[in-house]
Amino acid sequence: MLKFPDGFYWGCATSSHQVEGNNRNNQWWAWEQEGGNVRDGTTSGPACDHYNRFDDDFALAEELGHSAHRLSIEWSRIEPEEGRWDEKEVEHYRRVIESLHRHGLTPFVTLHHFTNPLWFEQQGGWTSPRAPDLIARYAGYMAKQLGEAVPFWLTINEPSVVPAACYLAGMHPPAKRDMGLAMQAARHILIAHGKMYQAVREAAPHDPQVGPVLNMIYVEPASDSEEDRQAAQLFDQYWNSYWLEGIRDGVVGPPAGGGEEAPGLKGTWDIIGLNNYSRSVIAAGPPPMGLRQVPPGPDAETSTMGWEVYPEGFYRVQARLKPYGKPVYITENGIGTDDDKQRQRYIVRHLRQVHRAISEGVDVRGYLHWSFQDNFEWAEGFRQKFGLIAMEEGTRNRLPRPSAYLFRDIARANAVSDELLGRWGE
Ligand code: GBH
Repeated sequence: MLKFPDGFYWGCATSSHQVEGNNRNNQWWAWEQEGGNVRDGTTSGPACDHYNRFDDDFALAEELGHSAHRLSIEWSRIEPEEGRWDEKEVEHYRRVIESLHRHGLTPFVTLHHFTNPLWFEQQGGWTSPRAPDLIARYAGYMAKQLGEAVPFWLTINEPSVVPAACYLAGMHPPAKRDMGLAMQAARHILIAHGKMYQAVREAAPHDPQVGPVLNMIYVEPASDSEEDRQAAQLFDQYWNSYWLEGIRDGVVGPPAGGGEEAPGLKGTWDIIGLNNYSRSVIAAGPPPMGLRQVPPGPDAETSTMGWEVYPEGFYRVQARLKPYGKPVYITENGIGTDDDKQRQRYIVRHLRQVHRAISEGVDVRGYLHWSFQDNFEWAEGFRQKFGLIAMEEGTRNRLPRPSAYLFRDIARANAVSDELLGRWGE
């Protein structure tokens, strides 16, 4: 049996735009309305109506044995126009956080999860040199408003994904393919993280734990050739080292900088939030990056997103965090699948790797599964099913899947039993 440390947090992760519904004042909503941008033709629309149903959702999470919950605050609700704060919306999130506490769920609150207020996007979004100060002001305001009720603040979700998806792969708005803009965004996002950390620490008198949410990818070269190894190294530098070393040392390193110091950035993490789903196998390839991602082979297990299921990689990224000496919280891990048995197996096999990392000295303190319920999976739309809980069409009733009960049993026992290991653990 795999026993987890006392006080280990169990729960799920979500984000505002994916579950709340009617976030009409951000760049994603606008992009969805253009048509043709979301693969399955859906839009976020009313989403899961979590904006209205949050209390029922948290009651269900409590019933399902959770002790923590990660959500994000929608910046475009709080600051609908530059410099104007909407106190009604602040009040909404105050009630959300109160509800979490009432249901015994420790809040992990993300300040930015992919969505930008329209006014911010119209100024160039992350490519604008004003971006770090603008978002830091919002971060400080929010921390002040919610105060002691929030013990864990997370600054920016997956800083690596934002420049790549928005300015390189053209998969998130504004869907550009421009290396210069991508690197400008990467630079501003790293600096913004540091400023947000400082603003939250200053505004919150109760000493909250603050950190980034890093989407770390376990990177492997496609072969032993010098070209492939160099390409993998470059990919790893962008996805992992740039952020880890940047925050540890307070510098903007390659590929977005030359190692120059960013004042106030050094050491801006009390905790590290870690998101991980899969691995990437990288080979040398065409410009502009000189690399390409090798798709999983015919025998590999994959998800409906096409991502390879690779639990060993999840272990490796946790192990890589050990020298940084910070408490680690798994802030996302999960699978898009139409087969809930595949999800159950995924959970057990990935928890085995969390347990393994802990037993080797990585200070992992919680596991937040992505996601609580099926939701708006960005450019993929609602077609992708990441939830422990399905949503009934029409009524939006919550329908827990068997994986929700499997996760409940694990959370309640604070352990993965031998029986579950035997049934799902390969
Ligand atoms: C997370 O991102 C998100 O935080 C969450 O909102 C989402 O629902 C969940 O995972 C499931 O997808 O960046 O264009 O080069 C997932 C992270 C997305 C990171 C794809 C790597 C590679 C394509 N991954 N991305 S790109």
